[in-house]
Formats: sequence, structure tokens, C-alpha cells
Amino acid sequence: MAVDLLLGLQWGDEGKGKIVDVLTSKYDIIARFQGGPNAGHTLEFDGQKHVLHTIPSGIFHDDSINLVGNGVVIDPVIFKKELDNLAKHGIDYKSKLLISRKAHLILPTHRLLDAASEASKGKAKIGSTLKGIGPTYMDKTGRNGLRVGDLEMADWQDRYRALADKHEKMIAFYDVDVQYDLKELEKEFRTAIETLKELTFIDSEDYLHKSMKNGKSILAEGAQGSLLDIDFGTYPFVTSSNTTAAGACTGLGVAPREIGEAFGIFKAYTTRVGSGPFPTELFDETGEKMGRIGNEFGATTGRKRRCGWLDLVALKYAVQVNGITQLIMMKGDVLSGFDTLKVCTAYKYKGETIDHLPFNIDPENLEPVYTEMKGWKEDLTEMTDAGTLPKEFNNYVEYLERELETPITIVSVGPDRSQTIQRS
Ligand code: 2SA
Ligand code: MG
Repeated sequence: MAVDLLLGLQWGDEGKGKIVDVLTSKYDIIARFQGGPNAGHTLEFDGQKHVLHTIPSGIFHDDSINLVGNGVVIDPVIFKKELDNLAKHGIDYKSKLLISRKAHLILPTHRLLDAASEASKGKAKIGSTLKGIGPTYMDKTGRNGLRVGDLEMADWQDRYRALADKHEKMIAFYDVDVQYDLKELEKEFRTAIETLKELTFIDSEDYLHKSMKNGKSILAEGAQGSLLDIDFGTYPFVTSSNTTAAGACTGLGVAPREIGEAFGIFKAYTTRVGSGPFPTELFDETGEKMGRIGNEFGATTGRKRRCGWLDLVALKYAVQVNGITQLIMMKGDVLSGFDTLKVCTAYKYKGETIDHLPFNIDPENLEPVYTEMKGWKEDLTEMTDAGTLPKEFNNYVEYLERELETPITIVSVGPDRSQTIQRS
């Protein structure tokens, strides 16, 4: 059995949570492979909205096993809140949640370091979610990190203290105003660690291999999006993990040849939260309207998302880097009522027209070239059948399929599970 991937192709918030939830019934195991509580995966069903940060989006289904892979970074405090919330909704998570021993832990001081680093950057700040993601991955690659499996070792408290003490010196070195009461934060941390320890820790790569051998199907659930990838995103305005297909191999321990379908998910327009270049960003009423209708606010931080037209240049790049085999288009319903739709097909860059993302995506140097298309008026949110979709909507979708040379097999027309249309 292969491992299928579900990846965000833009700057995150494409709607991965919803689609994993829709696809879950086809898979035995749902696995997160990178990122951490910076993610906000929103699911809506039975009139209720749920936001998950670290826990895979299959947790609401009775039959699926949910794995937090080695590539993920876990903040026990946020994790506990997620668990408490699941318990409140009557979800028996213990029987269906597994944690890799190799996943790294976000310490309270990682969060403080994130804040100090951002404060020290001033206007050049990344606009991070302040969840400690960057500092935790720095400690991982710097070979200083604490992992989930360490919690089973006798000396983890000593190692914790040594690392936290070092972090405090680093925070002081930044010389910025970050107020904190570490004693309080540590109290909360230790309580959360005890909750975490009630869960099942496993050697997850071995588990996945045995599961594959036994015919189990696996879906790897990405977080953030391709343009936030540490290598291929709009560096330095990126997150600190590989959000692209290759990240699923390193973040779960599966070989490239074991990857099957790569589902790529994108919004019918583009959003970005945090700082960094965004060539098709709109600063006018059209952008405001997209944000308003699309309810574009961060699921983790509540920040207002920047909005703009679909950037086909960036999307093509993401399709290539990930080897996408099927596309899923989200939020087509938000574009209902726009007379004209624009799609960016190239950039004017230093006086030339180019069809790829240049190294330096400086808005000063780069201007989008647009193709215009006629919009549709119909409200799509009640539609359930591909046959009822308006002609102009189909034109938009078919145009993208041709340009991206990849089929768009699912279109989503609203946040609810039921508002999902299979095209083929
Ligand atoms: P970080 O915290 O170090 O990963 O931030 C680095 C950049 O990555 C962006 N980033 C995100 N962008 C979109 N969605 C994300 N998740 C949340 C959501 C975000 C929220 O689902 O809405 O609630 O604000 C996410 N996580 C990280 C971040 O904005 C920085 O640009
Ligand atoms: Mg999100």
C-alpha cells in the first residue's frame, strides 16, 4: 500500500483540515509529518466548528488511527488544550492517537525565544505565529532538542533544565522587552507533560512500515503550504519545516517510492497571513470583499489574512515541486458575484516577462500579468452535484486544469463536509 499526501499549495489555510476530514473514511491512518501548533485546521460538521492544531484531522472519525509523526513539533501545553477540547466533545482520543518518540518538544522558552527574535527584527519580522516553531526546529537541527521519547528517560528533567537555562541567556542576549514568569509557564508545562505521557508513544516509522505491509492505507496530512516551505518558499518569510512532498518522507520515515497520490489543495484565490511577498495581493475593495466573504482570519492567531487573485505562476511551481497528481479547489463559492475574475499568468520582472518565481520576489521589481475571465453570479453553497455548477465556474476550473496539466477532481463550495463536489 502506498502513502497518499495531502498538501497545501499556497501560503497555508487552503482548507486541508476540511479535506482530510472528507477523505478520512478512505484511509486507516492519518499522519501529520511537519509543523506544529502554528497550524490551524478547521473542520465543520453537524453545525459545529472545530479547530485542530497538532492533532491530525482524522480524530473525529471512529475508525481511523491518527499519528503525530517524527517531523512534527509538539507543545504539550497546546496539545493538552486540544485533548481537553476533544474530551469535551466526547471523543475517545486515547485509543486512536499515536505519537512518534522522535517528535520534538516545544518548551516554554522556545515560545519566548520566538517572541524575542520577532521583537528584535522590528519591521522585518516574519510575522510568525509565536508558537516557538522556529526556535524548536533550530534546536532540532542544532542537535540540542528534547524529544517525546526523552520523557521516558530518567534524565529528561536535567536536560530540560540545561536547555531552558541556555534559552534564558539567549532571550537576555536579544535585549528586547519580553516579559515572562518562567515558574508559572513551567507549572503549566509539567502538568501538560503528565497528560502527554498518558498517550501512546511509538517508534512510528516502524509502525508505518508494518502497517503498509499489512495493507493499511495512509494519508499524510500537510500543514501550512508550499510557499512557506523552508527550502522552496518565500524565504525568509517561511516556516521552519519542509511543507512539500519530500517533508512527508523525512517527517514520517517513508521512502519516496512509497508515495502514491499527491493531492494538492488550493483556494480559488490567494491568501497569506504574516509578512512577506505576495505578488497578487489586493489593497482595494475587491481584496476586502474576498476576505469578508471568505471569512479570512487565522485559525490559530485570529490575524486578518491578506487576500488577492489566484497566482498561477506560484501554483504551477507548487504543483511541480510536489509532483501533484490531483488538485482540489477550495472556496469557489467566495468568488460568486465578481463580474470579472483575474488570474496571474506571468510576472513583469526587471522589464522582462517571466513565467516562473524568481529568486528575489521583491514587490518593487515584480508586477503580476493577469488574464481576465467572466465570473459567475450563482450561489454555489447549496450545490452538491457537478452537473449543476455554472458554465463560467466550469470555464474557470477547466482553464486551471489545462494550465496546471493536472485534473481538479474535487471542488469545495463551503466549509461543511457536505459542501464538497466530486468532479470525476
Ligand atoms: P511560524 O509560526 O514560525 O511557522 O511562522 C512563520 C510563517 O509561516 C506562516 N504560518 C502560517 N500561515 C498560514 N496559516 C498558518 N496557520 C494558522 C492558520 C495561522 C494563524 O491556520 O490560520 O492562525 O495565524 C500558518 N502557520 C505559520 C506565518 O504566518 C509566518 O509567515
Ligand atoms: Mg490554517
